[in-house]
Amino acid sequence: MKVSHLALASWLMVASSAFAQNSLPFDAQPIASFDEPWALAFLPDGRLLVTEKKGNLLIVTQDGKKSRPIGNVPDVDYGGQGGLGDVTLHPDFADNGVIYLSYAEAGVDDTRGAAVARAVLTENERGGTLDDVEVIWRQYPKVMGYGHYGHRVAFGRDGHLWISSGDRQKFTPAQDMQSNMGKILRLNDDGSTPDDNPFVNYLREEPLVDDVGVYDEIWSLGHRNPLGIAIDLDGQLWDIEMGPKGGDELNRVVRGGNYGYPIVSNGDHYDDREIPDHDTRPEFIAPAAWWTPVISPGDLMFYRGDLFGDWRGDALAAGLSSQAIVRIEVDGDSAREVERYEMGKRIRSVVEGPDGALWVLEDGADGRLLKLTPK
Ligand SMILES: [Ca+2]
Repeated sequence: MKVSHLALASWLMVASSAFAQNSLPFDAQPIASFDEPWALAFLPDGRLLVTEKKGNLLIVTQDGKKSRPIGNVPDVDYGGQGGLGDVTLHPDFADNGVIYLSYAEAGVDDTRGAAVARAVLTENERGGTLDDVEVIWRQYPKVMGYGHYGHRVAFGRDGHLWISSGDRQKFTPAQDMQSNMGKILRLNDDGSTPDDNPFVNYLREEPLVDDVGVYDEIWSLGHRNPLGIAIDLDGQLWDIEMGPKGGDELNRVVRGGNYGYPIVSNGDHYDDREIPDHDTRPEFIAPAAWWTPVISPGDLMFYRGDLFGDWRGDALAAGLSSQAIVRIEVDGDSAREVERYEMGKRIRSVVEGPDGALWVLEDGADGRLLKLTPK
């Protein structure tokens, strides 16, 4: 029998797509739907906080019952990639009720930038409200445009607050010590700067920079759009970031490290201008893993549970354009993708629940919250 190449190719595509669905090692149970959900975090009682990009913060039970929007959330500058972003709990949330929200904040003359607010969450019969809202961090300077806020927020094991800050599609600020764009920042829980950050003495060493700089909060530089940060099982910080055309990166983030953007990247500019690859400039830290074609990472976590027993210690990345969850094995300062789970939708976020199940947010206007448990 003669089969045309075209027919064979399309049969293979259908077959492999069906195979991908059937071969997923987990069941995905839809729990609820949201309008452009961006982030989720578990409360100590097992309910979830979920953010929606237009500015809503909701409390959601594990069976999908939603509170009314929490009151007194800061005004967000919604548009493009901006709006309400990440939510994370203070390590002592059970005692102090403190949460952190990141969002795009409007500035003067059509500028905007990411900000992080700290607030006390108080529940009431209407749902809840935020008290003592205090903005503890801002991207500097505010610039025009609607992209690359980054703005994931996470606590490290030592109680410091990590913030990822994108380059706002302006490229060079990622290497500019007078901007906190294209950086990973390390703060105390009240927003002050730890005395042992790597660049606290930068002004003394580089007297030509002006003294309104933000260098004292910088932990690492040369990042593009880090949409995921996570702490591994040894307490080490990692980030995952969108590359330009090609070159998405997973980085082991070390004190004072320069990750090279926009001077080097394993991708190139969208207008096809070349960016030299990482191996041309060994003084910049090369990624532990990188992807061309891209996966478009939207979030990063390390799996700590027992439910997916083999996955303990692995990183999981949420894939936007790749519409997948990517599992990555990490070994010291190297890493490699070991499996990719096709989800059929852009995946914005992936978080581990209290019993080791995975909770996933799809991206977009009708993004579902899914609970993944092993088959
Ligand atoms: Ca390149």
